[in-house]
Amino acid sequence: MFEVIGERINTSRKLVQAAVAERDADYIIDDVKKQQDAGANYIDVNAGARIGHEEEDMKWLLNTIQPVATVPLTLDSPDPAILEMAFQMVEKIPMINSISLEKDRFDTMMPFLEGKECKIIALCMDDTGMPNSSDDIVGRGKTLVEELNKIGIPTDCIYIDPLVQPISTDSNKGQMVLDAVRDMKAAFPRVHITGGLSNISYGLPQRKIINRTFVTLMMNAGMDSAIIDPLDSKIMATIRTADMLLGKDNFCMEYLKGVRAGVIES
Ligand code: THG
Repeated sequence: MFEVIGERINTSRKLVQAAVAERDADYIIDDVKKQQDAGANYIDVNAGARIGHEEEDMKWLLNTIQPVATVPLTLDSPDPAILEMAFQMVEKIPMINSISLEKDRFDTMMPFLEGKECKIIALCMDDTGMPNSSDDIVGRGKTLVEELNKIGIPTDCIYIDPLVQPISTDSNKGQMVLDAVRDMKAAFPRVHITGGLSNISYGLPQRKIINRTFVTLMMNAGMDSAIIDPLDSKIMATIRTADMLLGKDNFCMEYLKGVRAGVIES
């Protein structure tokens, strides 16, 4: 079934940033518990927003979250040194967020990942920037899978992030990423597809309806994970319903469970 990576522990969010600055452990613990109760399969932890404080903030967050975490963590940083430090600290096998084809990042992350047991998010980004076509996304995705396979990371531990881009700047950006996901899953049936969704609606009003509709289309194309806010009950209900309609929910058990719990309603 679809895997939800809870995005809320991110210092780019004002209240989280304040809680981290004040070392307010209760706020963070409460938020993590809420995400887990809402069905998060991973908790993303991103301490990047307080410039110059990422290392100490990440350490504090991990020490604060781990005693209450019932699910594994997604360690989210562009800095390989932060990821390496965080990897040493976690008890459960984590998801690393992320590697990309940007040369500096790729060259430092590959030796670090070699022989490690973990899940890895791989961004379809290289030194020329964001992908410009679905073939671009698929080409980069294939390179990432092949290179990670070579250092012993199995395909089913790889989560390709195709990098969703705003539809407001180019009306083709939705179809571009949908085609890429379909082609990527055809080439590598065992690979996972994940990513942030909300970029699709950037610059448009009423963003949540766009994000919800888009996740349904992306799931049909083969997306099986996303970095979202699990406390957004409407997108969670949409995901569970789409999982059922795509044949991922035997006997509609999870759907019915959600209805009985009051988290899925018309
Ligand atoms: N791919 C991968 N990792 C990622 C992203 C991605 N990590 C970070 C980000 N994108 C996903 N995480 C978040 C976390 C919080 C918010 C959005 C994405 C968020 N944004 C509010 C907004 O935009 O309105 C913020 C405001 C606030 O509360 O201050 O909450 O794409 N691999």
